[in-house]
Amino acid sequence: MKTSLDDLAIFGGSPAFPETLHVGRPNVGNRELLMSKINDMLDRRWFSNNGPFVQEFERKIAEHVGVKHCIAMCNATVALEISIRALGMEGEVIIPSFTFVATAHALQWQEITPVFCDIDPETHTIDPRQVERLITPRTTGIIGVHVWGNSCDVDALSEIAERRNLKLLFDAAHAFSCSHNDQMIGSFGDAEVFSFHATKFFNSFEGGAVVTNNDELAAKIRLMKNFGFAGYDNVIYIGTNGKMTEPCAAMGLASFESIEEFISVNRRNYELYRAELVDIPGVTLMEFDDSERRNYQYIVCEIDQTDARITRDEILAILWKENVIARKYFYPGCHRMEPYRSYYPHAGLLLETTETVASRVLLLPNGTAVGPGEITEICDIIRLAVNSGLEVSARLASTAGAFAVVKASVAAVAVEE
Ligand code: T4K
Repeated sequence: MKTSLDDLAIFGGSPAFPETLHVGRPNVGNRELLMSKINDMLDRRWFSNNGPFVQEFERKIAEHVGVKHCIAMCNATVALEISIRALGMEGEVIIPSFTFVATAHALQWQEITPVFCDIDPETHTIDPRQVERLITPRTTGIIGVHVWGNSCDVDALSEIAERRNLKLLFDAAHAFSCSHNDQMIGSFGDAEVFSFHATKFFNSFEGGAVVTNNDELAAKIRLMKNFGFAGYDNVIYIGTNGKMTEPCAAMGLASFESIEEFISVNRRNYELYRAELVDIPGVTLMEFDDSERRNYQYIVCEIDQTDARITRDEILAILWKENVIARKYFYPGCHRMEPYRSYYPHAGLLLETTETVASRVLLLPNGTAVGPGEITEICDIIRLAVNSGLEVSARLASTAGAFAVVKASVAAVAVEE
């Protein structure tokens, strides 16, 4: 255990962890089950194009979520692009800026303008009160993002969408296996999109899915993700290639068997972080509503610089030197990333909460790759740094060269987000 500032790796001590710990280290479920499925697939020589594993995966996801249709895809970004197109969105679509840039890109890729809306400071999801103000004659839809698995204010957004005749899509990339008012996320709006990327608690290596109760929309999306083919030699619609492969579906099926185990490990870790972080001034862990089903994947801290007397970026730099690759999602907000930064240089003026939250959020590692011993040690490092916040800042300022190198590598990763 580190007891003095000189023990911190950033001031010359040895890193706390020999191997790096990551936010988004993939969970691996039943390895034997996965390998046997891969062998089955090789024997069968059916690797893609609506194979048996993809079909089984779609059935299982639809049943888990309680929706009529699940269309598995190669990733959530393509699933968003296809859903946006199938819903007929065009012109302007209102989205939060506080999201992974894929939400914005899925629109801009199709020359639809993402109009950035501010978020609720508690849940970090789109603020419905501000949505209404952004609607113009060109607006055709709203995309809500269930950030961290926190459901958007689904009722308010649905009411606005219905009254203003707008399409409503949810980016549920973070929210697989979470509920809202006891109803599983996946069944709201016109459609919802999950991500099963390696970094999500439930992964299919890469993967995504659109879920919906709308028969007509589901049929259209199915066509679109397969070039518009309605049978051999019969293309009836414009389409692309959004298909999930059989190895990905095999991984998804193997992960499916471990969902409850993954969630219970995440929850155990989350509760330990909560107990450890509670007494550290200026560090607030996002509380999850335990009355809803949650996947507990994201350990979301907000650092209040005034109370902690150390900045979020200084804590981040200290952790990186200890081999804890903490992250500042979704810094700096889509509106400050290209091409949006150039298109809308003044967008930040309407995004006060987004800017504050993006400057404070720090994510810590979770999942089956981290255990209680590591979590206690991570929190001890944060406590040590915060308890001597002013001295840490002063020493970092005097070793500005070393700190700049760490900051630059942290910033390089942040730029990719
Ligand atoms: N909407 C939202 C709200 C999203 O968060 C995302 C994706 C999407 C839409 C689009 O979904 P997909 O099209 O991806 O299905 C990651 C993921 O690539 C991305 O899926 C995710 N959100 C986003 C939030 O995070 P990066 O650029 O942060 O990934 P990267 O390479 O820095 O990896 C994160 C950490 O995980 C690193 O410390 C390394 C570690 N890692 C990563 C991989 C892939 C591993 O240890 N093993 C691995 O295999 O984007």
